[in-house]
Amino acid sequence: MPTLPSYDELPVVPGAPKGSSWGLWGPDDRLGALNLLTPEAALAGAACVRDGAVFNLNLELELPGPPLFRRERLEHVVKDLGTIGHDDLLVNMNTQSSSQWDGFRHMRHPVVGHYNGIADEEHGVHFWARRGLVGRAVLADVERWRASAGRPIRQGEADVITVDDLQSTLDAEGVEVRPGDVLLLRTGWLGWYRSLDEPGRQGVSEGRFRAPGLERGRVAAAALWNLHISAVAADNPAVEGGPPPGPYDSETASGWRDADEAAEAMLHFSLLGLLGIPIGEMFDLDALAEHCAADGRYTALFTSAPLNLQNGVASPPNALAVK
Ligand code: UVW
Repeated sequence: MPTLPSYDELPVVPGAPKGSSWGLWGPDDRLGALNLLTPEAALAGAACVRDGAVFNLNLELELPGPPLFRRERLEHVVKDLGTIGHDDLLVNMNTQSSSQWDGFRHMRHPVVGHYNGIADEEHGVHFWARRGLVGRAVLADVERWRASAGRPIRQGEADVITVDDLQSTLDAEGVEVRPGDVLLLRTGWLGWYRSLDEPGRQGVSEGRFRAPGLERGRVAAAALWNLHISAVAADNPAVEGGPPPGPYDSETASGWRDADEAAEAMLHFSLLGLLGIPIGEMFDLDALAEHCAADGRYTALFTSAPLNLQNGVASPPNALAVK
């Protein structure tokens, strides 16, 4: 595993503000922190397998329904092939309507652009698909820890999960995040969403985005970088909480005057645009969390096979955890 600089030691690269990993893995790099998913990381993941319990981390493709952020609703057409059988046709599939990896094309840093200074059309999830994501996952069940600490997470609100909450959760679980780990952060949002009736789900997708999530800004970006994780994925819609402040518009992602302001506004800008840390959203972590709580082990083998979609912006994760 390469020795990585701390957030404060990251060199300032021409064209990028302080707090970027541009150039760290070479000028043509499209993998960012996924470079940490080395053969050793895969072996570290495999070493976590004890009883062979397998957990699907992917939400039903049809959920949330209706999708959030004005995204398209998947239409599943089953084509009749007559006497032979059937084909599937997925119409209107937005790679971010359900569980997803946000790729480096998804969001640019509003001031300096896409990760590593590479044009967006030259990024793509096919680079990640070719690599294949295999390593050790660490589950931070913040929902469980916050409840045990007498501060249950308030669903349907922008309840902030602080970096301290995250660290206290890991401490309570007795687990240490190691370089290359995939950090899985459970907020309880998905379980809450599943409990909603039809009008409740409609309200979530039509109203202003309001969800508990990780705090925004440099403190959180630095904390995640300093863990030297290969990726972070949560069971909520954006890892960070919502609504985003200021002039956020999911279609233009514009409006911030300078890099400092942008870095504080959305974790997406720092993680995707500057640090190259992939963001996973709406991962289904509930069954895994139950198992971890029962056996007291919060690590697992993690695998994910993003779509081999040329220059794809994002992808369903096709992720599994094995314990
Ligand atoms: C937000 O940025 C709020 O989420 P997404 O990554 O799904 O666009």
